[in-house]
Amino acid sequence: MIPGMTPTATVDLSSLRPAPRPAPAARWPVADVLALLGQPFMDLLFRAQRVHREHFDPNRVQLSTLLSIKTGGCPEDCAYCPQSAHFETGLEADKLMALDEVVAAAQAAKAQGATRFCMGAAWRSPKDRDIERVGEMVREVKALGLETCMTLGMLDGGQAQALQDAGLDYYNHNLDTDPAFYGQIISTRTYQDRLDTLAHVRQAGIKVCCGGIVGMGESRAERAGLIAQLANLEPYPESVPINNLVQVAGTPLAGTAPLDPFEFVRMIAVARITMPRAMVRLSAGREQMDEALQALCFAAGANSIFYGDRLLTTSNPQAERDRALLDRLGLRPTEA
Ligand code: SAM
Ligand code: DTB
Ligand code: SF4
Repeated sequence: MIPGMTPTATVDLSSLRPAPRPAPAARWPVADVLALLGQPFMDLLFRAQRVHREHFDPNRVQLSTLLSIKTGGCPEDCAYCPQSAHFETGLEADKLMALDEVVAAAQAAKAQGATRFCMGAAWRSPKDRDIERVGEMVREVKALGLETCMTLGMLDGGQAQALQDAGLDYYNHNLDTDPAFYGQIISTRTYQDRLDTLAHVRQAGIKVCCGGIVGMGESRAERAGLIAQLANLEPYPESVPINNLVQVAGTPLAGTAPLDPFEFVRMIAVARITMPRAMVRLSAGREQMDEALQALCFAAGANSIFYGDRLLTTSNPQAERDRALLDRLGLRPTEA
């Protein structure tokens, strides 16, 4: 025994405890993303191409087909969205599609060459009984040999787990924009609500598909803020859709000044650089882009598209035209 110490004496260890560690610095500070976005265009494209080639075959593109399984009548007020019940867009609301119709659409998508089938519902969040029904859709679509993705609004932990149990591969839930701009676009749910859903999806072991929309009147700094949010998710999403606003008459964002197309290409390039292993999807808005601009997006590191004549409620280039474009560029679709 140490002299002077009684057997019952306790030692104060508090001074030996390590001091609380400061939170790790954001891997991509907004200022660094903004600096990337502002690089000379050719330098930015060159860097993005280099990163792309380190991780992917630059001549391959993954094809995902969308289906709206529950259209319109949504209680949320997302200012870009034709499916919100808050706006008069002339869209008819529909109830959840029948299982056999969904399976038929998935079969058609597979026959056209898609490898992933993404099912979207205009819900704020699904009810538990909806989860049972969409779980069936996941099982049957997967049985066709397709990857499955769903976007159903906010999920709690139990719902995410139920979708994982059904075999869902990806859940799409977008952060949409910079936290500072978000309040101008949506009032019915918070940024934190979105982060919480993403955490539940991650926790359940489902792969995350998360991106945003540009062309909503945001600044370049706000576009940098969106990319920083995505790139600093731990880990960053496996799939990152970059949507260009599709302006729909009746929505508050109809009439917004369109984004400079090169700024859209810059977003793709910066998504590729900051999230090197993610599938970066050239998403909504392709119908309004010419083929040269789409080719620039591929050169900037986009390696996935929505493929099929419709997005959810708006149109997308005809599948045949897309096949011809990929062919002209020597881009081959990824195989299942
Ligand atoms: N209701 C669910 C939700 O919001 O999470 C799922 C469907 S919602 C239509 C999926 C995503 O589509 C939105 O997060 C948004 O990024 C994108 N989107 C919706 N309307 C769009 C538009 N007009 N232009 C571009 N992207 C749009
Ligand atoms: C995503 O980021 N874009 C897709 C998908 N995820 C669900 C949806 C685009 C919707 C465009 C407007 C519409 O067709 O309704
Ligand atoms: Fe509803 Fe989703 Fe459209 Fe928002 S984006 S209004 S949540 S369908």
